[in-house]
Amino acid sequence: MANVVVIGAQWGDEGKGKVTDLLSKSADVVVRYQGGVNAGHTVVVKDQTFKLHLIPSGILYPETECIIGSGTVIDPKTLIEELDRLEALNISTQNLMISQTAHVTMPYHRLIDQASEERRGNHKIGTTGRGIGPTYADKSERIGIRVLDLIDPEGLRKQLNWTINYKNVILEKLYDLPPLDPEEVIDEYEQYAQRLRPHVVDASLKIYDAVQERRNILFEGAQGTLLDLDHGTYPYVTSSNPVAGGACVGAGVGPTMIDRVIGVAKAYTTRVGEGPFPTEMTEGIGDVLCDRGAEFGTTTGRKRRCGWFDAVIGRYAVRINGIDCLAITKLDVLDELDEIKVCVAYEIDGTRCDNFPSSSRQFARCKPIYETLPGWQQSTINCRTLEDLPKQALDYLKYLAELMAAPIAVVSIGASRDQTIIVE
Ligand code: 2SA
Ligand code: MG
Repeated sequence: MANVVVIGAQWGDEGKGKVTDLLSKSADVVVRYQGGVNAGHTVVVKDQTFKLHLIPSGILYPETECIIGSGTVIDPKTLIEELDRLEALNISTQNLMISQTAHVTMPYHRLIDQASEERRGNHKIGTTGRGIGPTYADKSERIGIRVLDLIDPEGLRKQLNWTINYKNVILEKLYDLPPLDPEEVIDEYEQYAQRLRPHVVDASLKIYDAVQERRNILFEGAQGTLLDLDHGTYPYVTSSNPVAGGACVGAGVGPTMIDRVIGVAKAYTTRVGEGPFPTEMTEGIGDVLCDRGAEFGTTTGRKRRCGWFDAVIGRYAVRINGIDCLAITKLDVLDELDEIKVCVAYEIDGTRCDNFPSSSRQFARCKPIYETLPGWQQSTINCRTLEDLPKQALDYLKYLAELMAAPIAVVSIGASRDQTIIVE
């Protein structure tokens, strides 16, 4: 399997959780390299559904080592809840490692995230309200608290006293919110530190050692290409780099250590949060996709916006991530439709545009140019090879691969592990 990065080729929720779970079987180490508890991965094993936010999906395999890398942001409270839930199900969390240089989400980050969204009114981003943006902002401002600070009681006290006093000015003066009591927060976080301390490691060194030992490493992206801070639909993005290149920075490995990039895309498109979405269908088939696909946020429960597959976005994702092959998920959601549209290009003010525009304002003016394909109107959930698929479904997949100029390696037709077609 070698060292593989799995990324989302759309706006997140492409089904990366299922694909990484399948690949984790042959991985020795699974690494999360960005994002925080904004992420939500659902993995179904037999009749049990696991919803994971920070812990890599690899935790479900007892031998696999799981690393939460330096580029992530860690909300210790939620992480501990996640650990507790797994342990209650008799899943060992002993193999979980946390980078000492990851940044820690503090109570003021959540408060500021939610208050600033409210303040933005019509210009809100539609964040998950989990404090992600403010945690990364502090990292850039160089006033963040890192895991190594969290587990150093002396240091934590000093640093938090200063930071909370500083943040209290912002909470009170800018947002009219009550100040936080530094002692209360310090006490709370000291408890978290005690619980997490045994898991803290020098993550990039662990990963480097694994590379030297030729162990298989899986880098698990959270969110998706269009939510990337640099390459997504800014400002309607998250504050990290979900693209494949983010794996190098966020895990602390050089690009020469990565062998393959797998892009995961849903057979249609969804987006949660604000921002332009050319192929969105706010009613009719959009609702059908939402119902059949159970399109609700894993973290916030928000209804996801749904639309047709957008191959302009797909091509862009192939370019930005250097995708070697694709996993197409939720094909079965399209099973009942009599015809299926695919956006092949955009039209902006009468001009055809084949490439993804960098400006969000221009993107908001894009009208999709569609090709219509016949549906298959039969169930695909029991198909296990490409030959099992109805001809129209196979043609649809071939068309997507051709439009994106990337081969399809995996097709998913349901949530469980066996509802998968591996293309030989
Ligand atoms: P944030 O909270 O600062 O990262 O929000 C910024 C934008 O990033 C979007 N975002 C996501 N989009 C899809 N899925 C995500 N994870 C959860 C899920 C989301 C949920 O698996 O469903 O439960 O609502 C995720 N995380 C962040 C977010 O919607 C903003 O557009
Ligand atoms: Mg998700």
